[in-house]
Amino acid sequence: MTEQPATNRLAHARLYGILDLGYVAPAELERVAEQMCAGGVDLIQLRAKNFSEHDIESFANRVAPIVQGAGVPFILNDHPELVPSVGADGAHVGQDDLDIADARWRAGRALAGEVPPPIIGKSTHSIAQAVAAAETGADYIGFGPLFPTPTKAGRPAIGLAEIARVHELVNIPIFCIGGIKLENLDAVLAAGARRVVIVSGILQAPDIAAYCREVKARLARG
Ligand code: 3NM
Repeated sequence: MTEQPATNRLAHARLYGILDLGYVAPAELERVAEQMCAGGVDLIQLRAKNFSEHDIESFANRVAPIVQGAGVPFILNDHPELVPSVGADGAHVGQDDLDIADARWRAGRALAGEVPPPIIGKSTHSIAQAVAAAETGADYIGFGPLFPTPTKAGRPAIGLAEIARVHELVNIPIFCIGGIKLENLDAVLAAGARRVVIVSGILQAPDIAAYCREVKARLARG
């Protein structure tokens, strides 16, 4: 297999979905993952705050075959050290978590050379953080929260004003995040976003696959 730089694997990724155990019961993980894949989500993260590492590993082992079987890269929130054992495609770290080099080392060490290099993403909440993440080797960033969101309560919203500027300054994939729903997606796209992460909007939709398809269609037009 030819090795593909991680950023190439993200070149066409527009919709990033998160399997967040704050919204999805453990027993529902497979069903929701299948729905997200059927709806055309381009990248899927497992986010299980307040669960043990053992639980996260077992959730990931259940979900990985579904997500990767659909050809979708599978990312773990935090826990880059679990990437080799569950065979995930990468890990996502926050501002208060490991730095990118450390996450990359943990995610890649066991299988170095045998699989494509891990995708490492970073949450950013300002232009300065976004530029720093790109300079220190992130493969993609989250940029937000654009709007207040119960999924990450207490984090101040940064609004839409800096979206255009961050796209001028940062040339790795930028996924806008935080309070994005179908209802405000057009405004987010008009402000310059090309890629989005949607968590509760997708997970609370009555028909997850249909919701994702509609988001993808709007992203394709945007
Ligand atoms: N990270 P929803 S905002 C997980 O700004 C997360 O870094 C954010 O969920 C950040 O689509 C966020 O339900 C929550 O608002 C996004």
